[in-house]
Amino acid sequence: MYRIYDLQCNNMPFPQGIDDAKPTFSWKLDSDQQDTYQVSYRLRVYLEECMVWDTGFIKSDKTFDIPYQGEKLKSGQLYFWEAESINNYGEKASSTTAKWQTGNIESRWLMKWISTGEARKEIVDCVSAEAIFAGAVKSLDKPEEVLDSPVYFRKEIGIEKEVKHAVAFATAKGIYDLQIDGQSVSHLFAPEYTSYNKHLEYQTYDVTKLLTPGRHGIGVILADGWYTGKIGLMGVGNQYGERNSFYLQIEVTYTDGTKELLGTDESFKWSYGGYRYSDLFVGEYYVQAKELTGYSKTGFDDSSWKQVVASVGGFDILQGQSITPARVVKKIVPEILCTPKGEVVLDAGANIVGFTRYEGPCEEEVEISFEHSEVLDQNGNFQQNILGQHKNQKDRILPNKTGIITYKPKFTFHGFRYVLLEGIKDPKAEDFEIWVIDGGLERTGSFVTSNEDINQLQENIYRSQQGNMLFVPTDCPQRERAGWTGDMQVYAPTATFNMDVLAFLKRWLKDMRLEQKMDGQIPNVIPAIDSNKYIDGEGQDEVSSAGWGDACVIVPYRLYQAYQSKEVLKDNFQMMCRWMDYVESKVSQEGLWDTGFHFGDWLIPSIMKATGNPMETAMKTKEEVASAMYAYTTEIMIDICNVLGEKKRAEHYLALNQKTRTSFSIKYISSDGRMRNDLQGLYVLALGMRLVDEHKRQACVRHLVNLVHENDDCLDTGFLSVPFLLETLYEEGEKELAYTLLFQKKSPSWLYAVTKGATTIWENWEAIRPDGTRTNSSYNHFAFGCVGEFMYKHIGGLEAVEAGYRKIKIAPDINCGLDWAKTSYVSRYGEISIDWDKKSGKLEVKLPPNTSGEIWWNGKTMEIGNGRYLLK
Ligand code: RAM
Repeated sequence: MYRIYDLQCNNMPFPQGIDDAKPTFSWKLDSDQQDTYQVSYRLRVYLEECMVWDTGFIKSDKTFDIPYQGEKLKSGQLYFWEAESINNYGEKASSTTAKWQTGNIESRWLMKWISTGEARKEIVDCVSAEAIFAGAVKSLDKPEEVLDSPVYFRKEIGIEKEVKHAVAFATAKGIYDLQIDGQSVSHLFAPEYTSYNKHLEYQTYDVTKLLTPGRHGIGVILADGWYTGKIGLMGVGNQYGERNSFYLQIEVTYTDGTKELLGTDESFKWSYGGYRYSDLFVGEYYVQAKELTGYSKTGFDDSSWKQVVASVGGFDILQGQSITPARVVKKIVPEILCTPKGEVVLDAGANIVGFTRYEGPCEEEVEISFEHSEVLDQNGNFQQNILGQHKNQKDRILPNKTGIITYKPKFTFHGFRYVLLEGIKDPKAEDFEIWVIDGGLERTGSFVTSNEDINQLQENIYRSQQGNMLFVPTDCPQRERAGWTGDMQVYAPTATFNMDVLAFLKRWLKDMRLEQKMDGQIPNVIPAIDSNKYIDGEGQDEVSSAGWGDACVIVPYRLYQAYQSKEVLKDNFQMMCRWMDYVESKVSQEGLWDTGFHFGDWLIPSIMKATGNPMETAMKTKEEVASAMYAYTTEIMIDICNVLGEKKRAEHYLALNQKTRTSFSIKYISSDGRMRNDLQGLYVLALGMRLVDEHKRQACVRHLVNLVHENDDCLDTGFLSVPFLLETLYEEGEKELAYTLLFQKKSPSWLYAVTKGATTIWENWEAIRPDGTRTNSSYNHFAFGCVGEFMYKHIGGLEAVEAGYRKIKIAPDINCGLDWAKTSYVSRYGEISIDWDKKSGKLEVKLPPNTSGEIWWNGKTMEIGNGRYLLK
């Protein structure tokens, strides 16, 4: 059987509102025969009943990144498409029908932005990053005393004729909920988070069914979101502007062929309503008495509402939604705990991202509140682990009558496992639901072994990825939710295994390109947040750290390796070169990057333990780390240039790379293989990035091994070196030590957190100390989950030897200490699976059509085609 499945357009199963004139198509193949190759394919695209593109059968083995070349696409339409594939056995596979919806292809923007005309308050009480890092800053007890309220807009419209098709394009500076006749039509947290002043996405909704002949109410609630909300580590508002505004354009086509344009203009009115405040980090305060019941329906009395201020312009930065929208993936009925202190706390069972829904009894004027946190203290009492300015994570409801109330927040979400309840008498578990949200990315990897702790670690990695690959790749979902570039860079290979992150990271890289400074620097956080100047140091010209800015080279490269997308390299090549030129301007004659501030090997456990100050790790390691990163990125650039046929540039990077490697070894590694700075991570980087002269290498490895032993066989690596730790030991002949570290349960180690009941990856290895103390760290930081890459490669046995897993190396290490492992990964070609069992000596492999592999098993190597193979 030959099968074609998982059709994708612009790397999404069903993109809604994309406005590319030439979207790209891809599909996957499956076959029960060995050595199957596609010899030709055919694509057909339809609009309504008409075919708008038929490729005919094209002789090609291409199955992805095929651009649309049919009739000009029309705005706001649903296109259907099908693919057929013929293989080398003459079998033909036909797909089911897939679809995509176009956005405002012609970029006709004819309505107006509406707003109240008033600025939102900025409110900055603390500008000291140190004070925030030290946990010395508290959130306000009564945010309502300072925060602004979300704004309601409304208008009624009349539809006089039968509608054939109606499409709405909407967006906001802020986040919006759009309703027609009381029915919400918008996505969660639309328009999501991008580099707003350079790239703002709009959403496309098919509203044909709602616009029947007659009168209709249009209502919108507009909240601060990321645009003016209290975002980032510093929790400062107005990072992209001072005024929220909303835009709506509805294009109606009547059955008689006539058209009409409706949407936002001066005729809308505005008012405040039930939400006293609603902030992504602070939480929401809902005052029922102020609710404007029926505001989005016809007949509502808006005589006391005010006229909006309308304006035009700024349409050139609009782009159709380019990733799958956020969604609710799961609803959990929590457990109710009563703490020793007598607090009533909900337990979601795992550390998740989302919000709490309540439907149950309330009393008039008795405030109900839900405060969210990731941990209980060692005695089992509620502990708020997220400190800082405007980080309450607390939702509140003030009911205006006794009875049953139904509430879930609209414009906020939290990172939490526990919810402290107040204001509800005898709460019942079934009155609550914890709604888990995620970025709608497809799960592509699965990894299960005979070891429960490793399985839990894998689950924790996945859960942290799920909670942080939301809108943009964030460091953590509670304290900062910021697109820290270094975090994404170290985690990228693991990310591409677990989920299909291609479209998601492409969007983020677009923002990175847009945020690049004139001199080539890449801000450490993308989308850039101005209040990060309080972290970088105000007035600083340098806003890029080695290992963070380097993400502009490393992330596209990782995407290329995983997805064979040359486009990603092409799209970002100029950005990479400009960044590399910037770094080149900063390095010394010898090619060492010994200037400026860098986060270095951020958060080295021993230094953190001794000083509690993350900046110490930066200061101590920044020079070696920056130079090592430079050698590493020049090396990657050589490869990228070769892929893109940029021979001259490749030579340039080769020369730079050789110079830096030589100088690095001379300056930082003594003739007896000892690093100037005797830290595990620095050895790991030097070895892992091949910066050690051959004659010093063995000695260097010995020093690293000794350091690990001296540290009680525990790791002591920071952010940038940890992804190389196990792989370097493994490659340098220290396999056993690599596994000792992987299976280690003493702190610091990956499984230490598992033994402490972690359900996500922590920012701090000892977030829960051995004595049980819970620190106020983030318990949901995916960065250290980068160990996934090592597990999938050596325990699972999966490695791409050609970009996109076109050629696959299958080399599971059955001496890893486990009895069996099952790994599967949906590559762009289709599903790969590797299943081994030590006792029976069995290895079962399946590779998708169009790929080939090499198996390393029982000391032998064997070249294979694709299909199913069983080895004993
Ligand atoms: C922290 C972030 C992030 C890290 C930076 C340097 O505050 O959480 O993980 O990349 O600092």
